[in-house]
Amino acid sequence: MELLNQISEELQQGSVEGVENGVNKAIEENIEAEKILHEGLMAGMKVIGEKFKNDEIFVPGVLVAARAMNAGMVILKPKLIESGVESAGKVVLGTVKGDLHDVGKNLVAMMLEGAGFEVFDLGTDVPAEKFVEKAKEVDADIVGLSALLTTTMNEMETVIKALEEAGIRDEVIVMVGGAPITSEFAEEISADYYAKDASEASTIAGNIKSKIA
Ligand code: B1M
Repeated sequence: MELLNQISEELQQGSVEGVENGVNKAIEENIEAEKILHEGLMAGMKVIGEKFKNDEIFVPGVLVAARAMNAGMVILKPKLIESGVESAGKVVLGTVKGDLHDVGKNLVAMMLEGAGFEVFDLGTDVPAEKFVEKAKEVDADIVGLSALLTTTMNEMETVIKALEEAGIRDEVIVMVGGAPITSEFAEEISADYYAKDASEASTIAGNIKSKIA
């Protein structure tokens, strides 16, 4: 669809205004929020990822594209989140220490909120002790860890060990995700769940609602 391609192009150009205008227009045209997200924003980010990998663009270009993506997501958020849903549980979420990638984590936050969870988003570059501290403070049901780098994925195990040391490992469900993460890796570090994307994260969280009720 022309408008969704345009959103993807604006994102690739790093135009916050272009993405915002495109997303607003798509909403006015009653295009489904999920379609705008997947065929507009995520399609654009996919191209950026490929170009980055092939050295066709560099960090500043990726950064402005990510900013444009986040700006579009802010507008889509209310559409993606169902209103008036009762809290299904508390999730402490963050990108692990050393890792600054937040686009996927933000998407996971939105989808979990959409599934009725109360999300405490700690942001990026979050040290293990912060996850523990917040999980204790809010009496979290789920701790969600995101990592996009092969150099930071092992930090997830550090968080799990910190939860164990703090004596709260059995009280929380640990869900992990991010581009380099696999179900095998999740099993290896003793995480409870691996989700390949934000919608799977929300489905899994929905399915485990009964366990934490
Ligand atoms: Co970076 N980066 N980056 N980057 N970056 C990747 C990850 C990379 C794969 C690019 C590449 O080489 N092809 C590569 C990692 C290679 C590796 O480790 N094997 C890489 C690199 C190398 C780097 C730097 C080291 C580059 C440098 O400085 N030389 C540097 C590291 C900085 C740091 O973190 N310390 C760096 C920096 C950056 C920017 C700051 C410029 C920017 C981030 C901006 C931001 O996030 N605000 C950036 C970006 C944007 C990317 C790519 C292009 C796109 C990531 C993204 O936003 N994807 C990425 C390439 C790629 O992934 N194709 C790349 C869109 C997003 C929707 O998907 O985040 O995968 P994703 O999230 C998905 C799933 O993974 C999952 O759900 C989401 C979708 O539904 N998911 C979860 C994520 N978290 C989850 C948690 C869950 C469940 C599911 O449960 C809790």
